[in-house]
Amino acid sequence: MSVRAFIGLGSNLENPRLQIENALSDLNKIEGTRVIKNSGLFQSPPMGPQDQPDYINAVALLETDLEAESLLDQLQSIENRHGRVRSRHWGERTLDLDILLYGHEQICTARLTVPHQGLAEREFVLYPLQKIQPDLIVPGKGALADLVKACPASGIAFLGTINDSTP
Ligand code: A4P
Ligand code: MG
Repeated sequence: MSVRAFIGLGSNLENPRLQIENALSDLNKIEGTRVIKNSGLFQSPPMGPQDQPDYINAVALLETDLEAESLLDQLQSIENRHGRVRSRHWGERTLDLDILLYGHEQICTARLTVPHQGLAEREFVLYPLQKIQPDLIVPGKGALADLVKACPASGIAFLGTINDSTP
């Protein structure tokens, strides 16, 4: 049975806009998976070390036949193909792909925490999610609309829709 999953995309190195656009089409090529919607592109100042470029973020809604951990394997392999190097905590990166939500599940294993840790406090996650599904309920955290209200936008900017053939 397929599951709807929300994926957070982030990049602040090596043409971030293109990294995100290419990653969306990579997501659509994962076995048993298709991208149903995306949020368009957002720009925000870095959370964490300030001596790094602004980020480009987006959220994608997928429909997938994969189990959550198999989906994570696929996301990590896409990150690696985008030249992801893990340096410092919350540091710069060519591509970060996080499972924000996986159906209505709450998962807590050695490899996975879903809903993604920090989701409820991060403007670069909440605002893109709102573009896709404003009436979303986040398991264990409540209505997205309330989370957005409690997280006033400070520095996030909507850059526009993604102008290609990706859904
Ligand atoms: N992991 C656990 N749960 C998940 C999940 N739901 N989705 C584990 C994906 N991975 C999950 O991830 C480390 C480990 O988390 C994985 O091996 C997986 O088993 P990682 O991608 O190697 O490291 P990371 O992304 O640096 O982890 P971290 O510290 O959680 O970073 P964040 O929280 O993703 O933050 N500022 C702006 N404006 N925009 C951003 O997108 N991103 C970050 C990174 C910092 N500042 C930012 C942004
Ligand atoms: Mg990550």
